Amino acid sequence: MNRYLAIDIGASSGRHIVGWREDGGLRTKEVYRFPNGAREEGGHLVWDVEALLREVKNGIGAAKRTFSDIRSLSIDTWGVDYVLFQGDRELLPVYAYRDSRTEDVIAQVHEKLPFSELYRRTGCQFQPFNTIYQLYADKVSGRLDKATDLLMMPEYLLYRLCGVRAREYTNATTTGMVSAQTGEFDEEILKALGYPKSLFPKLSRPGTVLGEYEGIQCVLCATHDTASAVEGIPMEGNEPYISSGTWSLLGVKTPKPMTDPASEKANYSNEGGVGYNRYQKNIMGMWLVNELQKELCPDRPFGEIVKAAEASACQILVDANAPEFFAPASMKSAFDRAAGHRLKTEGDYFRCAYRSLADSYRAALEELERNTGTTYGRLYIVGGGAKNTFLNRLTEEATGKQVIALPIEATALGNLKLQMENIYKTALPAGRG
Ligand code: LRH
Repeated sequence: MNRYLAIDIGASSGRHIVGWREDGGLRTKEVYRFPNGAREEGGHLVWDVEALLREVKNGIGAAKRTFSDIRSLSIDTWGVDYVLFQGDRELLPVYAYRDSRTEDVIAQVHEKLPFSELYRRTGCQFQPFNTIYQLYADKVSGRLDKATDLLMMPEYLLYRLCGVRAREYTNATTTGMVSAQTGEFDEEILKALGYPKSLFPKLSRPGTVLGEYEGIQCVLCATHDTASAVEGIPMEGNEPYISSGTWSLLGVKTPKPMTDPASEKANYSNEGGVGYNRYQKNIMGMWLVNELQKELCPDRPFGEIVKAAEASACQILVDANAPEFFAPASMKSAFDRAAGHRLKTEGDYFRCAYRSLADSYRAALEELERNTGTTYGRLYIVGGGAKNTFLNRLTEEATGKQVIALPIEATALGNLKLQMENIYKTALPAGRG
């Protein structure tokens, strides 16, 4: 039997899921799970990539102990973050996207390339953490001068397994530097910002075979976790989706990027998919709820939190996407301020967070329908957040759409799909990496 291993790492947890075909369907088994999170070091938020690599290897070990016939593996992670090499193997500290180091440089980037010009060229949303801004902070601090190579997070982990350095298209589109026309890094952007061209070679497409780790083939999936999630949704027709995890990514597949002024105004992103464009928007997601829980009731199980939210009568809505919620020192205080200090019970905080999320889904869907000129009947929800029946109900009420919440690991399914469909088709040209 051929089995395949999907390694899916989000900003708060990672999992190893083995998949195989049986009786005409796809069967899966989770074999390993581990927590993830950025930590503070020298006044910055950083990722411990060596610890991540250890967990990746631990999980592969667990998969091999459970199944002896794993044919290939692939890794997807959250977007935008990257490693810089100094010399052959050594890494400079790896910053996490919620670190505040880009705050001072965004205006400098936009002086060289106004945002509307960037949007017209790439179709990538504005987020303060986009790779394009993080790199400018590296340039200003002198880190970029020291850098001999750059890999996005999943590319680095795959490289450490099989020794091949590849750059994958879907994740590259989260950098804010990939041309919406050519699907390759935009050389005019690199030139205008003074980023060395050598760090941004030609991109590889999902499905490319890279090399081997302990007898298992290493394959490039759609390495941006959201791209894998969208690929993993068993959808009838083409309907909007929410990939609901640390972030809620709400969007729809379109044939091509849409870089018109209305899309720019709504801050819709155009990110790479497997043969289509993902026209989608970042919404603050379960980050709000998880951070509130850490502060208010770390030991309370989620089921109880949801019950408390349901029981509260609080009707206060806040703007779930307000920048104040992105990386606050205290999420509770951020809610207090946004709600004018009117939240009283724990249930009030969580109800306010869930209702505000549902309301931002409504607003984003309205923009999506207006900008695509299409009215949709359904909304697919996948990812951890899809299991929350209370939030699903609120979403159905707020949007007026039929919510199809699938309690599946869509990201892992999309990761597996690329391995299963493309493994025999493509190989990286010799000499790359
Ligand atoms: C979701 C995600 C999202 C990005 C963010 C950094 O995990 O990849 O698509 O915007 O993380």
